[in-house]
Amino acid sequence: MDISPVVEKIQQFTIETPSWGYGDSGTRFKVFHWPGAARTLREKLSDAAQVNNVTGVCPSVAIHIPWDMEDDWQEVKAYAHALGLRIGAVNPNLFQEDAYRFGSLCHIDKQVRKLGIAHVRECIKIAQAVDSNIISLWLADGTNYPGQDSLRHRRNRLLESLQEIYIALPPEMRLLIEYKFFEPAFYSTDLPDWGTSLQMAQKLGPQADVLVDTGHHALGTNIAHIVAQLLDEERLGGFHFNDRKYADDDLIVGSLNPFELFCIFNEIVGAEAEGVDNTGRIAYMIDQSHNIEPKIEAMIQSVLNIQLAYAKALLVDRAALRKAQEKNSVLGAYRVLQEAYETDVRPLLAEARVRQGRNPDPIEALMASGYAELVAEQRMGVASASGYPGA
Ligand code: RM4
Ligand code: MN
Ligand code: MN
Repeated sequence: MDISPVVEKIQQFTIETPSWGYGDSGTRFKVFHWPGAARTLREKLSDAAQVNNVTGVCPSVAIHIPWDMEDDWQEVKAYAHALGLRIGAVNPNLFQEDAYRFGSLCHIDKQVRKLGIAHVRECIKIAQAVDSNIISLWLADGTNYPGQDSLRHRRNRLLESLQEIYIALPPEMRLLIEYKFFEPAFYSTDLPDWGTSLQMAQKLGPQADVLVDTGHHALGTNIAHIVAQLLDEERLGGFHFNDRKYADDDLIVGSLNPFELFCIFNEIVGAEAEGVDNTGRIAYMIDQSHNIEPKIEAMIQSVLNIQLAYAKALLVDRAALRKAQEKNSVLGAYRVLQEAYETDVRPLLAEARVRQGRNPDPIEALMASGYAELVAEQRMGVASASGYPGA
């Protein structure tokens, strides 16, 4: 088999890492400080540059406002460029102001809704300043008790607020609408599922798409099927990759359900092979936090696990799969997938790196660089305010 086309695909496939994955984070019980954890946006970018250096596929970094707020965005842009990076998705924060106790874009008080809309519009300006074309929106809005608010009215307010945001988007910018079935609200969440996000996107217009965070579904939900449906509607905006066992655990991608990740990529690669346009504009982003593990190493591990799933999906024999499906060969079709999934693609991924002059083993490359020890020594102070709640 000629591996060059697959190697090229792997080299071109880029994954965005999140600024907040490089800082300290924890649960609501405790934040354990990691020696050398990034404290500022510059430190986060510097760490992200290490990930990009050893993997070669992580040239952009998502930011969260105000966690990463800066005065001079031109300077930030220049700093990122000097590191071989660019700023990716801008994530507004509509959950950490006191005003948002009862919600933001869905709040019953118009003044609070205005505050939220103004914040997202400010993020649009920041995105423009750093040449980013993605606003990635996640809402903490919801209710805790039946009767707390009118669920239909909240839905109307949500659409109205989103419309005010949508009209502020410059033509090349996209609004990705994330959903999550619960938390921090426990009775109802205003954007709980892909169907709600899709409806909002469809009502808004072509610049709005759905963002799938792999940790945001009820247990047992078939995410690959959701991905297939969004692709079919041409509304799959991107991913927040992470893995979980129970809820929004934000664990290393593919650490628990690598087969699920493969099934997701199988849908995308299959759609691409059939010429589905949407596949060309999917933002592949990691959204995770590392509470007890080394942060840069964890990020690289996640990138590697994504590459494993993607490479295996590239190996699926599409013609054989189609044939088996046409014959209703239930197990024959399954075995086509199994054949690809069971292939050891690690040598192929190593080859993709070697051909770019990189160490075939990115984890080993990180260890050899001594970077983690260096920053552990340099960054003695602990960040006073980190991103994650509890931090
Ligand atoms: C949410 C969601 C968002 C992330 C916040 C911090 O659960 O995944 O994408 O920005 O957490
Ligand atoms: Mn997310
Ligand atoms: Mn989440």
